[in-house]
Amino acid sequence: MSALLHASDGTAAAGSSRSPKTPGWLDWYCNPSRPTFRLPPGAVDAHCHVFGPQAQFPFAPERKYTPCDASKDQLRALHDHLGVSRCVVVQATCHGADNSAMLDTVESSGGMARGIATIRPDITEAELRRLDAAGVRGVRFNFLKRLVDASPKDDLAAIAARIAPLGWHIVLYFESGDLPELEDFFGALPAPLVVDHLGRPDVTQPVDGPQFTRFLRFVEHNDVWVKVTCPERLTVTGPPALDGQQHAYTDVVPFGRRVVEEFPDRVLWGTDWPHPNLKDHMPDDGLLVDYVRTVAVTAEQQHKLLVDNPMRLYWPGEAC
Ligand code: 0GY
Repeated sequence: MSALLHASDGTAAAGSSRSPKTPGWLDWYCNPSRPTFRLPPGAVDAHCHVFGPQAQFPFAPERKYTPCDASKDQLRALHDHLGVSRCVVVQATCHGADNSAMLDTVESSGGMARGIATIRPDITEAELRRLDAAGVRGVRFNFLKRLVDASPKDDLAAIAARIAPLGWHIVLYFESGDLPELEDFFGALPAPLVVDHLGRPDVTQPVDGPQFTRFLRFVEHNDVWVKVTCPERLTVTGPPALDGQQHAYTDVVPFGRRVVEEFPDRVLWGTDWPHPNLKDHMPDDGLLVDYVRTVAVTAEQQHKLLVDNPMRLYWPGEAC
């Protein structure tokens, strides 16, 4: 494993103005296992972040948390270790609407990374074109109150109208319980929709229950793409116990598998490295790769999830 792969301790450097990490925050896993599932050539991590480094890319004053650093080189080292070829770097809320760290990662990737930005409705046309040329392909609308202050829907609609002509899409991050209030707004947006983390289902409810059924119908009626990501955030039973439980995050598996089976051509996978805001356990990224084959059980499903679908959305017309 590369020497690059070391989490910082996140504490303030002597003599600098760096902020200390939010108390209770867990650092990303320094020594992920080597997955037993071999990712196919060309596999895409369609949801990951970079944090800072803070000394180079300061965090936004309005952020809700202060993470440890997680640099583009550390992300690259993880991807090499896991067998990931390409990635999509999603602007993290700790950087607000300053996309510099994300853009630096995308621009130095030789075309192997794309970006999802956070922008304001008054962004200039020139800045939008700069983001597009750098490799940005979408914006993220985040509705999690613990992460961001709510944006007026008029502002979001204005952003959507600005980005639609570029062929970008909108990444939606919301709690499943908020979908009924939001879905009409989502359905009227003028760009393709991509939902983070399975729409954050309550996995203690049945997979055939009203909440997840509503989500599945929302996906169906609006041709939504779904990220089959973050079992570690959704699980109640947790990662495999040391006593030999066979698979990771078993309570999330039926939800992921259902989406992969129903919408095999519109699912995406990602690591969510460096796993912002986790305070109970930090996932082993090798285990997250192994988790893939529990939700995408055939080679065809796996290839669509990991290669064909993200290539179509983020690198259309390119061979992997
Ligand atoms: C995620 C999840 C989270 C945080 C962020 O940008 C962020 O701060 O995305 C979260 O805390 O659920 O998608 O990585």
